[in-house]
Amino acid sequence: MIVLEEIKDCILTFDRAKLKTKIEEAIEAKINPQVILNEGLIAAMEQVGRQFEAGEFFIPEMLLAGRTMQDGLTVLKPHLVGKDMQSKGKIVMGTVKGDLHDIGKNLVGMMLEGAGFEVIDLGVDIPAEKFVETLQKNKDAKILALSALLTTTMSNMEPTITALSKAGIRKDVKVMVGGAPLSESYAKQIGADGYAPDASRAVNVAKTMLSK
Ligand code: B1M
Repeated sequence: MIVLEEIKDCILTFDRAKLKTKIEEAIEAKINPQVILNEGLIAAMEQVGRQFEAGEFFIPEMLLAGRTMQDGLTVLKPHLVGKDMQSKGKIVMGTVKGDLHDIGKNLVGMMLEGAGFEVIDLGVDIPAEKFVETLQKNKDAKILALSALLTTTMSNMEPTITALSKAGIRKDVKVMVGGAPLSESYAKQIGADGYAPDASRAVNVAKTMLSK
């Protein structure tokens, strides 16, 4: 579909104003918001990654594309998330220590909120102690959601889980992990309770965790 290609182009050329118009156009044309997300916004970020690897894009371009993507998500959000208002429970989330990527985490948080969860988003580059401290202050939070986008920072998830055990709160919290370099088997290996490859499946995993 042409409009999805145009949405991708807006991210690749960092055109935030045009992106807003094009997303609205796609919504008016009744294109499924999930399709706009996957085939427009996320597809563009994959392309950004490829161009970074090829040496055609550098950090500033990745940053600009990231900001443009965030703007697009803001426009898409009301169409993407459900209107399930009954609180399903509290979730503490963040990107692990050393990692500054937050677009995927924000998307996961947005979908969780849309599904009725209350989300305490600590942001990026979060040390294990901060997660522990927040969970100790929010004893009604039953899930810790950890995101990592780098192969070098995913290794900070296991120490975070260990820190929960050391603080004596591991049994009170289910840990869900996700992010591009992760896998189901890696999640099991580090002792997480669940793994989701994308934002919509993160909602299902959270619901299942709390129903057990
Ligand atoms: Co960076 N970066 N980056 N980057 N960046 C990647 C991740 C990379 C794959 C690019 C590449 O080389 N192809 C590569 C990682 C390689 C690796 O580790 N194997 C990389 C690198 C190398 C780096 C730096 C090291 C570059 C440098 O400095 N030399 C540096 C590291 C900085 C740091 O964190 N300390 C860096 C910096 C940056 C920016 C700051 C410039 C910017 C981030 C801006 C921001 O987030 N606000 C950036 C960007 C934009 C990217 C790419 C291009 C796009 C990431 C993104 O937002 N994707 C990325 C390339 C790519 O992804 N192909 C890349 C869209 C987003 C919706 O997808 O985040 O995967 P994603 O989230 C998905 C799933 O992963 C999942 O659901 C989401 C939605 O479906 N998910 C979860 C995520 N968290 C979850 C949690 C869950 C469940 C599911 O439960 C808790």
